[in-house]
Amino acid sequence: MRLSAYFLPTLKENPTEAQIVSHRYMLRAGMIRQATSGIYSWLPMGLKVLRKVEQIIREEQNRAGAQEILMPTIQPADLWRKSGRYDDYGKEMLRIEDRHGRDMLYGPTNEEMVTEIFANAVKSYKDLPKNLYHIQWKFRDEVRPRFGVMRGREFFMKDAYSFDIDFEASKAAYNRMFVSYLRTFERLGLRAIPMAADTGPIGGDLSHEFIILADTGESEVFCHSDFLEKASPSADVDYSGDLQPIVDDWTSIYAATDEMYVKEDFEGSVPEDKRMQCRGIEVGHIFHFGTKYSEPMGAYVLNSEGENVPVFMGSYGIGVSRLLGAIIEASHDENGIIWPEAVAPYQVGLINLKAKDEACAKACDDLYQKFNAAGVDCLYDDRDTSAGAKFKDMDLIGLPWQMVIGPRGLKNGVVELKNRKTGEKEELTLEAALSKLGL
Ligand code: 5CA
Repeated sequence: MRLSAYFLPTLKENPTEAQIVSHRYMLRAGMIRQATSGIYSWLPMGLKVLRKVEQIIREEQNRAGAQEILMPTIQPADLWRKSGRYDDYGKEMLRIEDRHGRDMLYGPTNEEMVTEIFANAVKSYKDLPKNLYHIQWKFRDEVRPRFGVMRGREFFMKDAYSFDIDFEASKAAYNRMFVSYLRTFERLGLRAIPMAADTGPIGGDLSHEFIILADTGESEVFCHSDFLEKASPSADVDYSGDLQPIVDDWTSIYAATDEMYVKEDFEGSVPEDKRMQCRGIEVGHIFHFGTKYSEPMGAYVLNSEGENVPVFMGSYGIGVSRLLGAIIEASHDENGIIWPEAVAPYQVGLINLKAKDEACAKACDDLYQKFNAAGVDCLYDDRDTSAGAKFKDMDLIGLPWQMVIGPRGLKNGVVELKNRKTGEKEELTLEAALSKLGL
């Protein structure tokens, strides 16, 4: 993409309404714009990262055996009357009346709808297990929307729902999601810690929140520092095998949010020099709730003895849009964002220091074509502006690599390659620089 043609409205000044760094940088780097409180438009670069995050989540859900569907954002209230949550959900639910006077709502989550779909289609234990997920916008009329996409009113969520014949099978489904979450967050360049959690309005008896440690997080958390070094399950993890040992390994050391924190357990099980009391961002939340929805919604199947039994269920959420904020909170410096390679909007920023110089423009245009031909996503700053402004914008945007081409370097047959994360700059021949970028 040529920057001269790109819709990238960067801001020089910090927007006053943004209290935390991720919100400031998302606005300044031209990723999002607020439509109204807690509701955002996604501009090209923001959307590009959102799609990359979404795709990694999708790949890991598929790998773990979940199947993608897409349910609507608008749901009939009657569905929620069946489960009893229409009244329970309170003011967080955005309620709408259609032209026929029927009560509708903008879905804050989809347990009811997916259970209804399942109940109408599956009648036998032979069709189990099933795990259906979608990645869809949700609406919760939060009392205090804040921190940009971190606590929005409209936000993008991945929600998966598992259906099993009994508790044991359902626990195995829970474990598959648990392991896939460890892999997902690892791929996103994050260390997420599974913590025993409260189940809130979703309900159930077993629940973990996946939390990224960050000073700006909304939750207070207590955990063992060994979590920071633990190796995540590898890509070849066998989802058809017994995952309990992995789950046990990740839940045997102490980690709890403040709602579940017990001082004696924390201090009794974690040596003093390994105790971490800090703040965290909840990026995922998984729940096992047995028959809480299947019974009222009529999701029954015949078991192997010919008895009609309610299915055991779990639900598994990831805050897709929140993750962009969380990644930036975890990876930035005073100049801007530092994108992990896996989600970077572009792999390399090509900076032409002198757009009016013919030799420079020619060298950069050639390089840009080379990148495009090789499938390397490149953002090409071909604008006729000052070098200083170009460097500032490129640092703010936070692409992993910057390749700088100027008239002096060209004469000497070298380009400058900067690693955004380490700040390291090297003067290299073009060939050496390209080979460093894997070309
Ligand atoms: N039905 C269940 C699991 S599918 C559910 O809704 N869980 S949840 O309420 O915990 O939400 C799942 C994830 O969505 C959270 O872990 C969080 O990362 C994200 N999330 C929740 N509320 C918001 C919000 N207001 N803004 C941005 N992300 C949010």
